[in-house]
Amino acid sequence: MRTAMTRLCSPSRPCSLLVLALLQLAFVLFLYRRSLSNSFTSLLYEDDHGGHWDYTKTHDVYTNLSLITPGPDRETLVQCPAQSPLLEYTFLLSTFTVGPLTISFQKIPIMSKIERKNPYVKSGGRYTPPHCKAWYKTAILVPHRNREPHLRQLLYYLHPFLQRQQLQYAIYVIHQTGNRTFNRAKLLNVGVREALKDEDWDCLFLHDVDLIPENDHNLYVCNKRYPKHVSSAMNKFKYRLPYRMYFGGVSALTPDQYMRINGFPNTYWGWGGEDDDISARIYFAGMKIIRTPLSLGHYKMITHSMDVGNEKNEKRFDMVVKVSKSWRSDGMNSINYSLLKREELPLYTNITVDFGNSPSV
Ligand code: UD2
Ligand code: MN
Repeated sequence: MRTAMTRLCSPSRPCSLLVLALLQLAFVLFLYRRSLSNSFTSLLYEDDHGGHWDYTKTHDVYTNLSLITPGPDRETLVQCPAQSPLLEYTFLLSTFTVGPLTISFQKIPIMSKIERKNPYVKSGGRYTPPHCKAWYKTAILVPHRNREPHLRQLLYYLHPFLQRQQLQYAIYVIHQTGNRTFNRAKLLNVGVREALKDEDWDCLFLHDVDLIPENDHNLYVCNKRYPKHVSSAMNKFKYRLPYRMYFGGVSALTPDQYMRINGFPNTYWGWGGEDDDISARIYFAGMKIIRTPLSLGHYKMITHSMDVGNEKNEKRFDMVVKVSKSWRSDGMNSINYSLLKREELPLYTNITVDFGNSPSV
């Protein structure tokens, strides 16, 4: 009896036809499964256009960094590609997207190691792609006091992350000295004012020191129309948004958007409330908040306890309900501070300010 195989494979009908048919069938099945899983995820996340990411498969944040080499004369540079080729890697002649990153806080890297691993970062924590003209110029502003280990983690992860996005960027750390209660929002106002003296930045990233982005397709660029809340999915909140108007963690505004809301409030001393004030002033200034899709806006926060000198601001609820009255007079147009130091360190520009030594008001 002739088997199905021998019926299909004969001298006149070579077996390769059968193999071809089987391959075609496998391909159709593959496409069918993909479309099923895509429609399933779109049911789960109706507004989420961040793509589908598998966070169980992560890659080193330094992937492809060795591909960066010294550049030619800057005059001759052409525009960078629309999508950075450094966000992909090649394995067995196929190209894959990097996406989710391996983040671990077990070891705290020393500064000299971070410098060694980022040889193209220039004094002041500045970087410009050596081989092409960047599409965007982004300033990262980090409010800081007494969090050196967190700062080292941030620098270790953020420098390669930004270089692989082919951005022109600089990292500014705005350091509050003196023993007055911490004031995150006012420090960020200082950072914006000082950073804009250096460069006509396209985008300002207001960035907590303890938040590390987990997906390198979370591009550090602004939305042209609206302020963007970037850390939309943090491990601290089980990768969900804690509430609808939330604006804490990492956000991105163009200088124009920042000035339209009169910057951030200067009057929130201690923990909390300033993020809700900012969120409200965006709406009072006639804009709305847009967000990085949850599937892309993954962040890991380094676990920490409450800092001494940043106790809960007991007045925050009373202050937040008055934003419609306060936002025009409290912000960039009312800020005063004494600038103590401006240093171009190898991995960042340090700006030290003194808000005084008096107790919190
Ligand atoms: C949340 C928000 C944060 C802010 C804060 C309330 C998240 C992830 N972040 O942070 O954006 O709205 O609540 O004020 O939900 N810092 C220092 N030294 C200090 C104190 C604070 O450097 O002594 C800086 C540092 O950059 C830190 C940031 O201020 O990341 C926010 O302070 P936090 O981390 O103590 O507060 P957290 O995590 O509740
Ligand atoms: Mn924190």
